[in-house]
Amino acid sequence: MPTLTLVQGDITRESVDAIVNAANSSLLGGGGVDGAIHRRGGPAILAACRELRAGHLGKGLPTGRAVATTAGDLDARWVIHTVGPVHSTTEDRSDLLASCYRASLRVADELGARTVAFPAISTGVYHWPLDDAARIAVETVRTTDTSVTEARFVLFDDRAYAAFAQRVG
Ligand code: AR6
Repeated sequence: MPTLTLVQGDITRESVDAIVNAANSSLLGGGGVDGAIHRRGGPAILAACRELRAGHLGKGLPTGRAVATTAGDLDARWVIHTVGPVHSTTEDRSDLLASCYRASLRVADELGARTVAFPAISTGVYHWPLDDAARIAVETVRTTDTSVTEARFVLFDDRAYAAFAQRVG
């Protein structure tokens, strides 16, 4: 089980083996943490994403899955892109959100990444309530069999930090 650590701040400033991106299925960029990662990481990340789209991910990356690229100019070896579910009040999509964390850890294991930074996936544009997202994130990372030694949650603001701090205990 990885050690869980919490940091408040900008995930693009972290030094880790892999930084997880809350992307969308197109893998071609967006706002929020995705925009920040592409801006600071530079064009190599987008070029790698375009190659994936030209290859086996021609239809894009499905929700709940994860794939790695170079981290470009970031202080990391890889960016692991995952696609969180849009929150729904009529359908329980918790499994898909949990799957983002599990799939990212699996990709990290395949790469040999030992330290991985996660944003609060789906809690921005995709509107997942913070407390529930924190519960799912922490429970899933705690119960996933992985060689990752540190899972670092990097929370952008006070509210997100408080929600995760409550779950990590
Ligand atoms: N570092 C850490 N966390 C951040 C940063 C940052 N630099 N910037 C924002 N956050 P979001 P989603 C937090 O919207 O909900 C994109 O357009 C933010 O406060 O980035 O999964 C993609 O292309 C929030 O808590 O991701 C998709 O279209 C969390 O990161 C869509 O948004 C996630 O917010 C994905 O939506």
